[in-house]
Amino acid sequence: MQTVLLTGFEPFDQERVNPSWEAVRQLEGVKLGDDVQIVARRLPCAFSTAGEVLSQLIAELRPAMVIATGLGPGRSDLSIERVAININDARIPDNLGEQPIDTPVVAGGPAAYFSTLPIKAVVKALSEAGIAASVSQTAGTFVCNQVFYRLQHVLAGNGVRSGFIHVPYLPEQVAASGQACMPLVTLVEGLKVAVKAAWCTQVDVVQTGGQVS
Ligand code: PCA
Repeated sequence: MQTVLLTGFEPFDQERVNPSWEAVRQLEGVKLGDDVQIVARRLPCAFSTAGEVLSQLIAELRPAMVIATGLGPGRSDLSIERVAININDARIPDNLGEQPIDTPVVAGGPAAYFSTLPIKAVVKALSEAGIAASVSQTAGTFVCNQVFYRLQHVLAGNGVRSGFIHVPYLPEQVAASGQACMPLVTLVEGLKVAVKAAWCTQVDVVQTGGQVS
């Protein structure tokens, strides 16, 4: 049996839940075919531990594909991240109180890594399923970008595809602020569609996912 590792994050910044983990946990054990199934795991929201936990999971589970997910506060759709950059610049402290500013994720590492998922095919599959999605050109500079960079760094050149998806708030998190959100049932379905499309697509489709600025 092959494994697709799907991760979500613990809550951060005084939130009581993190929609990424609430959705990912519901996909534990879901089969994508006869011989491949999803394994769901939660990552800590801390610069000093998240990447280590992820590396250990990869060493232990030997996954055939890895997709990490996190909350993108204010995002209005499933944001399929294109690129991870080699910088930490935290606007808020993480869950261990650390707030690195302008430090590299990996000293001496490349400036950036691209997602090795077929990001356009994932957006296309989600759009066809009626679920809002787009290519995102930045995963930010907080713990999600750090984990995304570490993920791509660990798997670079070994043929295991990997990438990152940011998800919106849940409706109950934004009842007072009116920010963008997506119901949990849609998040779960959307991540399932995204993982399936990523797993089944060998050559990405050609369609624009760009932005003018
Ligand atoms: N979102 C944060 C970190 C954890 C999460 O779910 C981010 O976008 O960096």
